[in-house]
Amino acid sequence: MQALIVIDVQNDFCPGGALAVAEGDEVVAPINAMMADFDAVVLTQDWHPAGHSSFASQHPGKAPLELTEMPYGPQVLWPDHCVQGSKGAEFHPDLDTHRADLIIRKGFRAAIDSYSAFFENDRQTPTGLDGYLRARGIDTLTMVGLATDFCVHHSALDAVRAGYAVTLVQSAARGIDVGGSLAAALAEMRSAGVALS
Ligand code: VGL
Ligand code: ZN
Repeated sequence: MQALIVIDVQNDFCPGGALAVAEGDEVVAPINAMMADFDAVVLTQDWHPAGHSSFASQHPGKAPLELTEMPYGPQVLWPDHCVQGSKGAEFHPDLDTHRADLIIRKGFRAAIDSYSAFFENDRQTPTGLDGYLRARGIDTLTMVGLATDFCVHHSALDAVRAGYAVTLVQSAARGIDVGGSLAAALAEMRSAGVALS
């Protein structure tokens, strides 16, 4: 049983958004075209309360893309993005959301960021996605969406660790690439056993 996991195809990660990924909107058409080929389609939605601790605006003297130390480890600081209920948090208007069996929201706890669709950045708080997929008998995942080097990367690594067979379709994903993060993420995924297609 195969699921398509569509990571964070939201307005704020597309051109014109608060944390725009270059060509982020170019993933929409290929993702829509892939949906029919899967037993299940899951969308994730980055979903932060206003004033989330991952926002640089909450850290005096810090700018977006700088690092800070959180109780759970180092954290990149971001522009305010994907605030619950905002236009930027909505899915890209052309994404075929009616095909989704499940929409999983993450990053909704003010004190913890959540890149992965499986665990928040403390590496301990589960989102519930693993239980859902197991209960549906799904063992094989195809990962697409935004951003390749953050939420897609962490989701793919957690999926491999949880025992799923995982493929990243690069033509349906785009990266942010801060300080070489894209190449590093691809190398790490490859060595962890994620198939890169
Ligand atoms: C993401 C940074 C902050 C992502 C989400 O979807 O990759 N990146 N929040
Ligand atoms: Zn976020």
